[in-house]
Amino acid sequence: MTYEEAQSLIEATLPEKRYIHTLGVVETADRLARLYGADVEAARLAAMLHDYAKYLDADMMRQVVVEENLDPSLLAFDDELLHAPVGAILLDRAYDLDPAVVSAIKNHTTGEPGMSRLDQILFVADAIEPNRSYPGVDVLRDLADRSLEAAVVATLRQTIAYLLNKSVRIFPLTIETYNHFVKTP
Ligand code: DGI
Ligand code: FE
Ligand code: FE
Ligand code: FE
Repeated sequence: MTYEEAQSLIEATLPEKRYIHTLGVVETADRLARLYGADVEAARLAAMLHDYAKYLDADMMRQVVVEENLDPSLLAFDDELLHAPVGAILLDRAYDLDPAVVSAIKNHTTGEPGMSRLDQILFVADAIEPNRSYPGVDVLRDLADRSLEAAVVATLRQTIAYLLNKSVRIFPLTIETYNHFVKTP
């Protein structure tokens, strides 16, 4: 799938606000890929596609989890977690995609211990793209220019703190990713 094909698909699939977010993620992932020596074309394609499944019906996504033997514990957590792994598998099924791109889409919400540099770039770009505005986002943006791994940890810290404040359950993979990337003194 070319970037142009992905852009047409996403522009036709997502509401305008989410499409604008997506364009911000593309711009940021492109910049981070250049900065950290990752495949720029793969980063742009993964960013364009990352929220493809964001507005699919939750029951339909749960069905995909079962049919495709995705982690069944996903079914016991917030539906928000489904769009990353389900989007990755649906796109992989329908288009000829680089496995590195599929992996970045799959891991963009929770991260994954030992995730690739491309995965890390999409994970951080999603959190800091120019249309994001939450307390502390500028600190994260500065950090992302200095250390990709430090930005991964800081993004996870901000996500986990946000979830704690909302009193919602935290998916174990999110914690496992944090534990993997946090530097032990
Ligand atoms: O799709 P986006 O809004 O661009 O961003 P995202 O895919 O990174 O996150 C989507 C949502 O998922 C966000 O509201 C936070 C939530 N989330 C991330 N990790 C966890 C989580 N929700 C729960 N319940 N548990 C998690 O571990
Ligand atoms: Fe997302
Ligand atoms: Fe994210
Ligand atoms: Fe996103």
